[in-house]
Amino acid sequence: MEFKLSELMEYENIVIQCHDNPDADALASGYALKWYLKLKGKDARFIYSGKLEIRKSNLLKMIELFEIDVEYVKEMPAPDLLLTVDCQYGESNVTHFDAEKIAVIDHHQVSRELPELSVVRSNYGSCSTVIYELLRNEGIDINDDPKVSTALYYGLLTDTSNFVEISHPADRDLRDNAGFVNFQITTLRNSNISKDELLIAGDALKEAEFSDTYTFGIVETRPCDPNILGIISDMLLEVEGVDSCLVYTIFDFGVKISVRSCTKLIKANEMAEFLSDGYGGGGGHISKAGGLLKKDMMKRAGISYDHDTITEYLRNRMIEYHRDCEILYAGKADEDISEYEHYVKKDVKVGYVEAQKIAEPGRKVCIRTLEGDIEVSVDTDVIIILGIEGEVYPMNRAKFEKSYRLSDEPYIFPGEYPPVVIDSGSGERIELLPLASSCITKGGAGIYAKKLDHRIKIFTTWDPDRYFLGVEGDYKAVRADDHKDVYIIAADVFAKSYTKA
Ligand SMILES: [Mn+2]
Repeated sequence: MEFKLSELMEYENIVIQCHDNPDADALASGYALKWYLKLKGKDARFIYSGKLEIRKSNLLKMIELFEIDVEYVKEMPAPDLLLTVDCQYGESNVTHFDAEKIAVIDHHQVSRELPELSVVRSNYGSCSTVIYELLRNEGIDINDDPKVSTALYYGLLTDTSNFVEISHPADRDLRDNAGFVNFQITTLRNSNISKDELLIAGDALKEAEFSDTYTFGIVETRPCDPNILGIISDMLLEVEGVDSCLVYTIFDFGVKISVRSCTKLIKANEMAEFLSDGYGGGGGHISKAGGLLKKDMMKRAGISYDHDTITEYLRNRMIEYHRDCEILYAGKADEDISEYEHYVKKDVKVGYVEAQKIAEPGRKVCIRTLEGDIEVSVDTDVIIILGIEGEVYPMNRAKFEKSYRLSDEPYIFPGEYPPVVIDSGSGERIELLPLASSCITKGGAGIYAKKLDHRIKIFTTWDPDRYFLGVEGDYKAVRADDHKDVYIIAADVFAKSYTKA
C-alpha cells in the first residue's frame, strides 16, 4: 500500500536508512525526510551502514554544506519504524537491521516483495523526486529551506547525469521548481572527484579491455569509492563500439561492480544480477546498475579470491551473458513448433481488468509483470490478466474471448503484493484489484511449449523496446492459434496452469 508521510507520525522511534555506499540522491532523500519529520516534531535518526564510510569528495562537501546529520553505524537497536530511502529493505546493498515495522521509499526497479508501507516509483529519475512529491502532497514547500531544496535538486542532478536522463514529468517538476542555491550546486559539481581518484580512473582506463564481437568494455580499478566506478562506466559507455560495460574493483570483502547499457538488448540491472548471481546481488535501472560479489560466498563456491581468478571469472561471465542468449522478436514469423509439445490450460480461475477501466484510450500505462515492465497503449481491445500466481500481463480482446469465459464469482487475488499499473504520463499508480473480475480458462486450442535450456529475450508485440527474459526451466510458448505469438511462461506458473494435451 502506498502511504502518506503524515501516516508515519504514529511511530515514536524512527530511523531513516539509505543504501550502503550512499550517493548524493540517497543523502538528499534521507536529509529531506529527516527535515520533514523534525518540522512535525519528530527527531528521527538518519543512518547508513556497510563496509565503507563515505569518502567521496562531493558527498563530504554536501554533508558539510547542508549540515546533514547522517551517522555511519554497524549496529543498531530495533526502532519502531525503519524507513529505507533510495533502496528496498532486504536488498544486497542495504545492510540488514531489525525493526518493528519497515517502510520503503525508492525509485529503482522492484526487486523483491515490498513491505506494506512502500512508495516505489521505478520510472522516476531520482529518489529525491519521490520525496519531493510526498512532501508536496503534505503541503510542504521544499523552498522554505534552501538547503533542502538545493540538496534535492543535486540528488536529481547526479542521478540523471546532469538532467540528461530525465524523462518523467515529476522529475521535470523538481528540476524547475526547486529554488536551489546556485553557488552550492557549482561547488558540488566541481568537487565530483578528488585528484587521487582522477589518477585512479586514468590508470584504470589505460588497461581497458574491449570485446569487438559483443561490443562491451571492461575496466578494473584500484580500490576506490564505489561511486567512482559509476563515473568510469559512464565514460566507458560513451566510447564508440561499446554498448554495455563493466567496471569493477576488488576489495578485501568482495568485488564491487558497476554496469551500464545503452542498447535495448540489455537491461543493465539484469546484467548486474547475472554477473553477481550466486555470490551476492545486483540491481538498479535499465541503463545503470551495480552489484557486489561477496568474497565469502565466492570462496564457499570454490572460486579462489585472487586477482587473476576474479578477472577471468568476470570476463567469462560477460562473454556468457552476451553469447548464450537467444533474442527473438515475436510477431514477425511463425515459430517452428516441431520440437514443441502441445499443452492445454487447466481449469483455473484468474482475474482480468479491461484496460479502458484504468485510463482513457490512448494513454500509455506501464504494467509491472514478473518478467519486467512493459508499456501498453490503452484501448478498448486491451485486457489485463491477473494470473494464477498473481502475475500480470496484457492480452488482446479476441485472444481473451477465445481463452476465457467470464465468471460471476468475485475475484480473489492469490498474490501478496497488490498489482498496480502506472500511468506513464502522470506517474499515477492505479490499483488493479478494485477493477478486477473473475474468469475461467477455456481449454481451447492451447499452446505449444518447450522447456528452456538457455536464456532468451523476447520482444513481444506489446512493447518493442523492452524484452521479457526467460531463463533455464521457464517455458517458451507459442499460441496454438497463432504461431507468431511467442512468449515466456515462468516455471511455477506453467506447472500450475498447463497440462499435456
Ligand atoms: Mn537514487
